[in-house]
Amino acid sequence: MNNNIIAIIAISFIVVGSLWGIGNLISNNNNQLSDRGGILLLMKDNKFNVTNPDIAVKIDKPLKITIANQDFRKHDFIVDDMNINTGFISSGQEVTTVIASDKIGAHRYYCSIHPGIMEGKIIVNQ
Ligand SMILES: [Cu+2]
Repeated sequence: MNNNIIAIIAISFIVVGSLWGIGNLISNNNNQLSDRGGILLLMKDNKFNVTNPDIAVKIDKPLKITIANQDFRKHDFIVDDMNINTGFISSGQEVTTVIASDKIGAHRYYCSIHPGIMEGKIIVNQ
């Protein structure tokens, strides 16, 4: 009888562990390119895509970017050099905009509520 209970508990741990692993794989896929074209930036745990990645853009070639808030608090997405300001994006909401520049160089993107923590660079290349 006791052995059965131990076996059931052990199997439960294995099932929960597998589901957790699968969940992680699925959410990692969400960090990749969006299937709608362009780039998907996830706001989660006060970061953009975990690492605040550099975003590469070709000069004079607009790039569609969707910013989705998967956090439990609001954030925004601002690029002063490109006049981009999404306004506050609430938990569960997303905003799509376009990154475009005719000048080579790096442009800072950031969240105005968490500057320094949520910020990275848009690199405009030839
Ligand atoms: Cu923020």
